[in-house]
Amino acid sequence: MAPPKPQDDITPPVLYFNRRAIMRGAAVAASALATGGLYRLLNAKSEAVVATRRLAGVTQATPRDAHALGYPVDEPMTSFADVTHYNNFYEFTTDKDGVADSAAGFSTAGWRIAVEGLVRRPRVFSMADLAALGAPEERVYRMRCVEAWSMVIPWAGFSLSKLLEAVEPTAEARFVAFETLHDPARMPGQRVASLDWPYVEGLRLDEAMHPLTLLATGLYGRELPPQDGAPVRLVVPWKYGFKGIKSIVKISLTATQPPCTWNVRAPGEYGFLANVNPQVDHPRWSQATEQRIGETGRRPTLMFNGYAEQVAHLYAGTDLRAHF
Ligand SMILES: Nc1nc2c(c(=O)[nH]1)N[C@H]1C(S)=C(S)[C@@H](COP(=O)(O)O)O[C@H]1N2
Ligand SMILES: [Mo]
Repeated sequence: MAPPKPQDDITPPVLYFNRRAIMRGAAVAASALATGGLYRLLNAKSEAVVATRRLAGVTQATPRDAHALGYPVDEPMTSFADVTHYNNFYEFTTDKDGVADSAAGFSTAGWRIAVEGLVRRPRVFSMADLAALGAPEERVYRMRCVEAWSMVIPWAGFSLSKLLEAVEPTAEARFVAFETLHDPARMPGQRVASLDWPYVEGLRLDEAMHPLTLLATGLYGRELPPQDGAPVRLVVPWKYGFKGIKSIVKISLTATQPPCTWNVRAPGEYGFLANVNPQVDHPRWSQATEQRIGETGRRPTLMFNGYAEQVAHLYAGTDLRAHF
């Protein structure tokens, strides 16, 4: 991944590396005022890009929900415009500002997720089957990219544990492997070797079963837009964003640690655990602070991205410098 852009004393970084998204954000805010509709976007093109349907079963995604949940985030949510126009999704393009346009029109009709491996009940799930596991919950989480930018995003989805319980992992299962769709006809970024395709990721089984670990099918009360990983992606809020694999088609329970795209690509830069840790710098940049998209100035990065109370016990006795 590219290191964060160099800092500049005069121009706050967000103004240069996210200028287009900010301009859209301002226009969306103006439009929302004019129409009274938060999700009514300013022009036909943006409308086409982000006009996903409301997610069935989700009634609202507003800050009031944050406190009704188990994991409140006392920080403003990142705007819908920024969440949907500043993206990492190399299957479409490595240009963060261009993913939304490149992914517009990506069809998820007939999507299937195969859940297999060391399970008693292997099964292929349709999106309707997934929805039948339970109504989506709203979860407002911090999201910290390894590149040192961050957001606060109101996801909708359910704990991955619900899906895993449905397939009944065997006693031998110790890890969970995930795989993104591989279809260069539909994902133009896969026609170039920017990464080894398909994108793969993995968690230890105890991490995968943690209630914070979310299979997200929506954000801001809408179905996931293509650029954010439609129709279903992983969200592991105490880990760097690259663990949050998008557009998942396969989940396998395994006995051994599965390969993970960025870890395989550069093991000295991206670990398997990839826990957010302000004390362990990336070899090419500091992880002590972060640029919250939509804000000027930098915030300190929090241990486990602010989720230490919930997850630190998973790593008791682990040397987090050796296992970064
Ligand atoms: N399949 C796939 N999943 C992916 C990526 C990707 O390129 N391909 N990028 C990752 C990275 S680096 C980040 S920071 C998050 C970004 O999610 P967002 O664009 O919804 O904010 O997605 C992650 N999941
Ligand atoms: Mo990232």
